[in-house]
Amino acid sequence: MDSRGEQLERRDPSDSTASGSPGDQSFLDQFVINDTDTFTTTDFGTPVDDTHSLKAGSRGPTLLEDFVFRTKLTRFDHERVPERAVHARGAGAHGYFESYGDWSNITAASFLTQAGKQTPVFLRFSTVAGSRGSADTARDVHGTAVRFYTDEGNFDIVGNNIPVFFIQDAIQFPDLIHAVKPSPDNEIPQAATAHDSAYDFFSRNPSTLHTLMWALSGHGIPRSFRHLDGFGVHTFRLVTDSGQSKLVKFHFKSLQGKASLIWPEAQALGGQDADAHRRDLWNAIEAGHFPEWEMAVQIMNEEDALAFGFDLLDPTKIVPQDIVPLTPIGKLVLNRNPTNYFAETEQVMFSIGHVVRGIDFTEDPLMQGRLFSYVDTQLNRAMGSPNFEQIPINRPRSRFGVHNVNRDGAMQQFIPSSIAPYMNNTLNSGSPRPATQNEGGFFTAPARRVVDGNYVRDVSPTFLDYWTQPRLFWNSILPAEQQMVVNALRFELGHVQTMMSVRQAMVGQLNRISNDLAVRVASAIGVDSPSPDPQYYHENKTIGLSVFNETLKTVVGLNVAVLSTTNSSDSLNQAKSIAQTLSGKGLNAQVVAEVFADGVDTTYIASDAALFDGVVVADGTSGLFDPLTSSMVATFPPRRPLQIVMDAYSQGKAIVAVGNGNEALSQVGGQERAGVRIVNSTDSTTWDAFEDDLKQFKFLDRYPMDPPSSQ
Ligand code: HDE
Repeated sequence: MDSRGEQLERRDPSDSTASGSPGDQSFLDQFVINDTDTFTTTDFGTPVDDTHSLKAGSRGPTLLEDFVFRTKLTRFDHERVPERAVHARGAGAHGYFESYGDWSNITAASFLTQAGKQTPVFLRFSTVAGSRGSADTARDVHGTAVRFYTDEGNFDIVGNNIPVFFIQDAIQFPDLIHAVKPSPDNEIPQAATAHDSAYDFFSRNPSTLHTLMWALSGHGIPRSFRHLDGFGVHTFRLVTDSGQSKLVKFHFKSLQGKASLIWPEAQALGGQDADAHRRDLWNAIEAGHFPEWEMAVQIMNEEDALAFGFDLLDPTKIVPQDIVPLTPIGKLVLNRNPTNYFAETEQVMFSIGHVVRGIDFTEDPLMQGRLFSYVDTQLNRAMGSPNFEQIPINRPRSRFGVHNVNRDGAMQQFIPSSIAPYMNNTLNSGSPRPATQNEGGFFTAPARRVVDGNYVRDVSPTFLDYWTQPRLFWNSILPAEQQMVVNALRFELGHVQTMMSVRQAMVGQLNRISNDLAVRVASAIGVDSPSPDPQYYHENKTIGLSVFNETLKTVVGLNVAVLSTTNSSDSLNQAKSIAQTLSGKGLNAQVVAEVFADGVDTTYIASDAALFDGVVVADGTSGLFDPLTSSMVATFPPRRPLQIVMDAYSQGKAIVAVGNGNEALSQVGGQERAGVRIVNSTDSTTWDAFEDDLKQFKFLDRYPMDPPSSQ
């Protein structure tokens, strides 16, 4: 039997012997519906014809009696649930986490107590501000929400790809989101902070500056979900069985390496393929190129909460890795795409409150507030039903099952058999009973204590330094990355209309980070350049903050265009063989030509440099780049092939020009230089070198810099 009826028979979540037992990667399979070779039925199981409505005569009106029509339309009318208030746009995938070792010296968490132990995970990536249909390439903080279906319950790390956050107190979250979301009058702009209210908020609330610096650099426009790191952001606690606790920061380091787009490329890609990131993730997994992240922790002592010159409870601060290095604890692999976007990616409901034994919270006021907000928002998204944890993607796979006195509510999926849903009872032998720590129960770290104090509605004095770490970030990135931040601010503030109270005020804040930054931005947005404010300045740097100074660890899954022409069979044959060689390296190599023909993967009209990480120009293509001879019909607009080479060049991509493919380069004013190879013939060394160039990913010597006088 393959139907919803069968699923009802497997309803007890505590039944770990049923197929889909805890830890089983295929747990969700028991809920999958296969429609192959079936009749259409109503939701209540009656076979029907739902392709024609019931009418009074074939030219007559539809009848109210038609329950088939009414229920089909009713179901359609109710298909949508509210999108997430933030992080609405996203994509997810299944996988597993494997612990590198027995970490019981730092945590009692069961998924970390054995080398090689695997735990199923679901990871959802997202942008924050845009609505569900917005483009993947919007400049934004990116969500990295990871669920571990551990054998002692679900543990979620609902984190971001930027290790700090805009605000320090959850009570400000509605203000932040109202400021960055589209304007209330005309709902403009979509998925962008380039507007007055965002910078009004940022300039009035300098706690935002650190996260803003990250978001305006490459971290805000990653190459793909596979090429970003994840962070837990808050300081968490790990606690051992014997009650010893440590403060930790969680990190997920991309084992593909980090890579980011540059802004014109992100803008073009948003138009060419609004789904670029979800497509990349989906395709990589379908191709068997399973993306991986190394999970690591920075471990700090309880008594060192204030030892680093800032407060570990302040979520606007990083712990520099040269002060507390990363300890790798395991590997996370994504190896399975969802079967159904809505049922899995849309209905997964993460919560910072999903914790397991061995993990504990801290007093970070942002974290404390999130503990309320996530459950509350899920109630809204589940249309008021408190039973959202029973949805397959949310259902825990704990060895303890789910047993408590929570009852009823809309859409209850289970049939509780106890007639004593209260504690203490004798009618159900005292069950379910409170779990003690010795029996595997969750416990709060014994070292946690309340710091004596009066009730206050204020901010801790230890949270008040907003400029030291943004400057640390500025000092630690490459000059080209600084230029990207400058350009981003010129773009964003250029869209801000309010001169004094927003543009000038923002420059005032930037000046506390760096006078160089402030002056370069001010000069482009028509406001006064401030004088240096040296009391804020320091020359410290740290590691791990730059995107572009790292090379990729693998080129697998990157996209390469091999530009060719159907006018020359030699050129096309060469392009095909190059694409084959590159595919052997795990690259997604596409032969581009004017029209589809044998071996042509895509056409010029459907192509753009932004869709590719590297470009090869095949021999025999010279006529293609001549606007007079190239066919308007096949390459609209007629200069598109040349435009692809020009954009690839200016976007710092790896390029190989073979034979007279070189003509394209000279027409765009390009030349042989780092990442641009001109060759007469190719062999394996050509493609090994191209692979190295792709690992370099961006050649920033091609990124236009401000003239030295203004730096
Ligand atoms: Fe969230 N956040 N958040 N957030 N957040 C939501 O929960 C909230 C914050 C993050 O892929 C919402 O299910 C408050 C920090 C991610 O499904 C909501 C505050 C960090 C996701 C919510 C924060 C995050 C969310 C909207 C300030 C990084 C997407 C829908 C205290 C550490 C999860 C939902 C997914 C989603 C509230 C701040 C990450 C409204 C009140 C800091 C990755 O509950």
